[in-house]
Amino acid sequence: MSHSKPCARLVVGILSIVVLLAACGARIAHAGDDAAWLKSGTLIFEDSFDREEDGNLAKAIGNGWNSATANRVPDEKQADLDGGVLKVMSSAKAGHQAHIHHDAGFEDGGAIVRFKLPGLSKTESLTVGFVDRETSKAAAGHLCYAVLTSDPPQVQLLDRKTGYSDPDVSKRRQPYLKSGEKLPDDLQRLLDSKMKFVPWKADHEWHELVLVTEGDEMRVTLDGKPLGSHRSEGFAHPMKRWFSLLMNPSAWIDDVKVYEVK
Ligand SMILES: [Ca+2]
Repeated sequence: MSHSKPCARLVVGILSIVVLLAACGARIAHAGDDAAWLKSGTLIFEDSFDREEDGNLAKAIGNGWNSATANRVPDEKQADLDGGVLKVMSSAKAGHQAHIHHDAGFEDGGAIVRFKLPGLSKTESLTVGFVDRETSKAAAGHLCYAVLTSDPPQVQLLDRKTGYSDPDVSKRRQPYLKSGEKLPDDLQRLLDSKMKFVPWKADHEWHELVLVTEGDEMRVTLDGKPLGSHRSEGFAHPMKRWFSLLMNPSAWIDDVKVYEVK
């Protein structure tokens, strides 16, 4: 009987170590694996686009999607659901690249997107990111984006909220834009600090993009490999209200999953 207490303590000690190691293991498993980090949170919505669209207008894609640009050119089909793939070709007549969005709503979290630049246009880009139309701190609610471009083959990680879309920054920039004059060094440095460019292969294959924000950091993963990250205060905006996709002019989307971690 006199051995039972130390034995019990030993068992509790071993169990504690096992629990601690398991917790560390879980953390290590997620380090550098943003898809796993997202999946540890809550799935807000997903879409695999296995249906036909219903016309050309803003809600034609269905399943909660909306378009900020479809109704500008009601006679043109910009978004086509074909064989389980959302195929988008922006209309020049719309005066803006196609902007398709879906309610999201998280502080930390992000999206897993299977996409392809189909090579239908000389240069193509797909912009993936987050918008909050209810904030007055950013013009049109532009918060942050990853902009994948075929030529040059790069991904831009962009904080718009405290950069281009900040009303004060925009006001200061306007006269220089109008006159074509060079921006003052401090303003240029500020804008430069809000973005980062990383290279990618830019082919016409299917790829899996993982885009997350965690605190003031935004990170991009491509096909399971971390591609780049950037820190900027706008990434920490507490409400990523919309998940947005913009195609310039053409990009295809096979599957989208959006998660809230916090
Ligand atoms: Ca699909």
